[in-house]
Amino acid sequence: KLQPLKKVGIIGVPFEKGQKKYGVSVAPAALRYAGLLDQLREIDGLDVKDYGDIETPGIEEVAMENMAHLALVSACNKKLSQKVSQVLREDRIAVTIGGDHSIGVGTVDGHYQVNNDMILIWVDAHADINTNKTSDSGSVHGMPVALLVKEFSHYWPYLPTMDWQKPLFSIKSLGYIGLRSVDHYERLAIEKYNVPAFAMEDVEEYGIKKSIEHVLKRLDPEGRKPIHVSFDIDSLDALEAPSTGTPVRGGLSLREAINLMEIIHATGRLRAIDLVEINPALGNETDRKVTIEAGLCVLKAALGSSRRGTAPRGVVDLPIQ
Ligand code: HAR
Ligand code: MN
Ligand code: MN
Repeated sequence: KLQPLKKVGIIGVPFEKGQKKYGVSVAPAALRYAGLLDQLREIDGLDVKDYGDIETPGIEEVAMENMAHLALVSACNKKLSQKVSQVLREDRIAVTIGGDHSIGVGTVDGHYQVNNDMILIWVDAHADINTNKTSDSGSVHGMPVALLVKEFSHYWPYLPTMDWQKPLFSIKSLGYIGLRSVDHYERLAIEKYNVPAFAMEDVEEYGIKKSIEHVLKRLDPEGRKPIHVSFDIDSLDALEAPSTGTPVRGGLSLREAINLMEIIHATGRLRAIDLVEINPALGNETDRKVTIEAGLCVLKAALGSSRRGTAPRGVVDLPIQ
């Protein structure tokens, strides 16, 4: 049985070539500037180590049909995968700060190398399970799940520069929470492979607690497997997290997202979490502030911060006069 880890490793990924807008790459710096490390260190007993940022060298692009910047996406994710594996092997929870959601390829690949029984909870307004044949945008941040799952290998052409990444993760270990902008072929994929997908109307029906409990039970009935959460900030309602590239109205409240993360934390099995798609360059000063704050709240809840508060350690009474 897995025990909760009280050690985390932070990885920044200032990468934005998986989509078209300027600014997602600024998020790791913005979150650090807003006090990410200090706030996590305030969580009772948490040991926080910063592994710095993954830099992607400027390299020559390869042409791939309806798939922009494949070589850059690949180079970034290759380095990221190795870093996530390293953090996990050092017995820390891997906390990856994106960047756009194309970096989910590297985080999940790196996690799978260490824990091949991991399950993946994709918290997102979007399903990110397009191939280059089904995508309307040609942006890789809409494709990471399709690149990762082994059941999709035959839907892809040969992808130059991607030889390092073997899709081994099974779609049977994937679940979704928060969906409300799903393309037609993405929906077909979810139904064909019977992926537990709690879209917003399901969250409406069951509530966030039963929704995540259903997903966890389906993916891991015995409750023993390591959990990877890939959290796209656009899973939150656009009013709660406006500074993001593809906002969708009618999403999770921050309260629901915090509760979701508290429930996952309580399993003691969280081993990796990604926070992606915060774009500090979009919107006004207030938009930026509330979006970054929301991201920090989500991470803190995932890593054990309690809204009830925590009494001081090793102390049984108030100070005497
Ligand atoms: N489904 C659309 C596409 O493939 C939009 C998805 C991208 N937006 C995201 N990903 N933020 O979650 O292009
Ligand atoms: Mn996404
Ligand atoms: Mn999204």
